[in-house]
Amino acid sequence: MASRTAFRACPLCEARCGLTLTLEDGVVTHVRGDEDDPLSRGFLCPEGASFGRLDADPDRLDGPLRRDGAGHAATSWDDAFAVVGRELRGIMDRHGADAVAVYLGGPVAHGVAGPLYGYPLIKALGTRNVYSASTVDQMPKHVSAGQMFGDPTAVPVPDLDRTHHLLMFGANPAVSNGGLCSAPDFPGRLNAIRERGGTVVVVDPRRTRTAELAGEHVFLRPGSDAFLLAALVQVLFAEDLVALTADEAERLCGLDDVRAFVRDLTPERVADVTGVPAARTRALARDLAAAPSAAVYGRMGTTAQAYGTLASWLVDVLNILTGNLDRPGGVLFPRAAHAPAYRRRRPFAPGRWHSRVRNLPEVMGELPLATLADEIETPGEGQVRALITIGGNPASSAPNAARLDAALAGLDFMVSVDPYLNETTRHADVVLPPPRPSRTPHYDLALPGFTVRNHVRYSPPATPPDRPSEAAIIGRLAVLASGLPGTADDLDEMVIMDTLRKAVAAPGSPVEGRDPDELRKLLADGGPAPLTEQRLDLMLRLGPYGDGFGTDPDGLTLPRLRDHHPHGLDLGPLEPRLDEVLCTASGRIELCPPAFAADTHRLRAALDAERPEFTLIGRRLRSNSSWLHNVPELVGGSGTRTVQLHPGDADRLGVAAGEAVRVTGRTGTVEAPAEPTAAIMPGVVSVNVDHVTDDLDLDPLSGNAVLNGVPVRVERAG
Ligand SMILES: Nc1nc2c(c(=O)[nH]1)N[C@H]1C(S)=C(S)[C@@H](COP(=O)(O)OP(=O)(O)OC[C@H]3O[C@@H](n4cnc5c(=O)[nH]c(N)nc54)[C@H](O)[C@@H]3O)O[C@H]1N2
Ligand SMILES: Nc1nc2c(c(=O)[nH]1)N[C@H]1C(S)=C(S)[C@@H](COP(=O)(O)OP(=O)(O)OC[C@H]3O[C@@H](n4cnc5c(=O)[nH]c(N)nc54)[C@H](O)[C@@H]3O)O[C@H]1N2
Ligand code: SF4
Ligand SMILES: [Mo]
Repeated sequence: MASRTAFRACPLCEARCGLTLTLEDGVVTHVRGDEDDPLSRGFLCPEGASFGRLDADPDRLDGPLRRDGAGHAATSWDDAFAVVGRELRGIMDRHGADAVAVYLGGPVAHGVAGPLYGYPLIKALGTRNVYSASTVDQMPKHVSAGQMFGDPTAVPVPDLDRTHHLLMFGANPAVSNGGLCSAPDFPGRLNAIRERGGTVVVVDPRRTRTAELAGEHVFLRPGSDAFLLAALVQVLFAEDLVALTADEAERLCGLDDVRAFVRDLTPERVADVTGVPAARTRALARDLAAAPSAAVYGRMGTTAQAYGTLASWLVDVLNILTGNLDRPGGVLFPRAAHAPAYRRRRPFAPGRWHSRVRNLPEVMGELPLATLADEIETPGEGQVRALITIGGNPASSAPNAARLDAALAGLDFMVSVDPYLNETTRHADVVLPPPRPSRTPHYDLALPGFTVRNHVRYSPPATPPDRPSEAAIIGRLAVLASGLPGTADDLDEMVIMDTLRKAVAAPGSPVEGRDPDELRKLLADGGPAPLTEQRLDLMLRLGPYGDGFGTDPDGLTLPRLRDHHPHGLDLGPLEPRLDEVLCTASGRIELCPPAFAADTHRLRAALDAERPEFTLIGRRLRSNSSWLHNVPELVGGSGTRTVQLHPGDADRLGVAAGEAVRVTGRTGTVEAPAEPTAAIMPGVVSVNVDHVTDDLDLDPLSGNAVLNGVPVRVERAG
């Protein structure tokens, strides 16, 4: 049997390690780490090694399904699309554009099809009911970046490979492999910091595997990061540790406002609410200031909580005040090969519209997932009657998922682009399954902006797709939603010409003043490529490393990348580029955005508020999210459900290890065996599968759900 080799990025987590696949008759028979991959250099974790099994998962749908009574039956692609077109247009005509909602899940953001075709779909629908996994994850960081730097996608990323000091809040990359800081072998890179004499400190209510790796761990009460961070800022001011050069000070505004805000938030004042002794807080601030270079990093524990935006903001205030923003060894803005430097962005402005039922502000074109059930259940003009889900499982991932699950059953029509039948897609009238990963092209569109090293990679499908590509599926949905005749290719053509016309008109673009039609012909030069590739080619050629359509003959094009660099290209360590990124209205870094200053009052009010007896924090399974249940490597080990609690709390409640405890929140109850452990703070419980998150509890600035620090009652069961 002829065997072939192909390269592609592992789709399982944000690290996106390079894989070398061996294929026989279109089946992946072997997986190795790709030693020539610019990011992962051969690293592969056990999950990644199971790619073949994930690819061949027998539960993957073979073709489209159509609801048939209570169940689903196979149908043809033509029939499936015909039903979708008819139903969607019917609902839009009868009830208006907002009657159709869209939900985009995690995996879409990391692929090619979601970023390239999701936006045209939303535009074609014209709906304001757009939801995504962002509002159960990292939206606060986008709001923070948007207000401070003008661009919500300009998230500063720790320079993991050069920093001397990493201070991590609410991140467990030893298990998660990292998020908004993509780095294959994150644990290895943490070890390397220590090996070169640096320090890693983890602030977390639980002593995680990452905390053990780090060596230094600080217990902190769930949801109190903003207080601790404010106290660290306070110490920097009070002890004259702010290290801004004259140039740096010139580039920002709001310094005095921040100083005023933290003035009384001394380590002593916040110690009770954070649980961190004042002396420890002072030492943290001094160590941060003294380090030759340092990076402060916050992840899920800081974003999916009640003060998500304030905490995300203060993380970067610390980076800025210690002189570590935009500087090697500190935090920097990665440069993506497909993001044109000449494009002028308008400053971030959230709240352009509000949700109908709860009046929650739009952020980055999205409404909070926590209010989707309200919009479906509440009658009236603008009620959501149809839903398109793409690569998401909100019936399981949304806060108060049980309520959304029930709401989905009441929709007039639902279509899901998803390879599986699961909690969410079982409600769909039509399921459109994309091809398996080995039959899908890969280009890193969203994640290079959050990766610790600049790079570019493209892999065409290792085996030709056996059905419409995911790009073609979503493109087709967009065309159907528009109600216009045409194909997904016509849509691509429109996007390409539109981009070219803007590029030739943009001052400073590499194609300024040229003829868009002439440029269009150059794109086709790579051969009869699918238009998705031509769109990527277009983006690369206009990008910072691109050939500028001949301006730089040695520059990048997609054919060059595809044919000469199958492993991808290393574009070097992160470089200072604040000038390219900054696009606030003031032209400066907004150190104390007015919206944030206003929200500090809510924070202050919580300073002396009564604390719940117990709060709940999440704990990730080894398995990534909900769709890997058929891969044994991904579900064993830490997959058993337990309630972790402090031994003192266990004693007080009279529960021994293994005895059932009941954890009750406003929206539900979990019962599981107790796992007393000194690795968790008193007053905190952690459950690895939870159904008690609350859809009414939000970070108001971002609309992000509160998944950490949920007030709960804990008792002995039975
Ligand atoms: N194995 C596995 N890996 C995954 C995933 C998975 O499901 N399984 N999911 C992927 C996804 S979608 C994401 S977004 C990333 C997330 O990546 P991470 O954010 O690194 O992962 P989490 O496990 O959510 O880590 C959050 C940490 O915050 C702590 N924490 C909880 N509340 C607080 C708090 O109030 N303050 C502080 N300081 N800490 C707190 C928790 O104890 C936990 O250790 O992981 C990705 N990787
Ligand atoms: N209680 C609680 N809730 C949480 C979290 C938590 O820690 N605790 N974590 C939150 C976080 S960080 C996130 S990111 C969200 C995740 O929220 P979601 O993205 O909604 O949930 P996932 O379980 O990741 O669902 C992924 C879906 O994508 C499908 N899929 C897999 N591959 C492909 C593909 O190639 N194409 C398409 N179209 N679909 C594909 C899967 O079948 C599955 O239906 O959940 C959030 N919700
Ligand atoms: S770390 Fe993530 S991307 Fe790398 S092999 Fe493991 S699962 Fe795949
Ligand atoms: Mo996530």
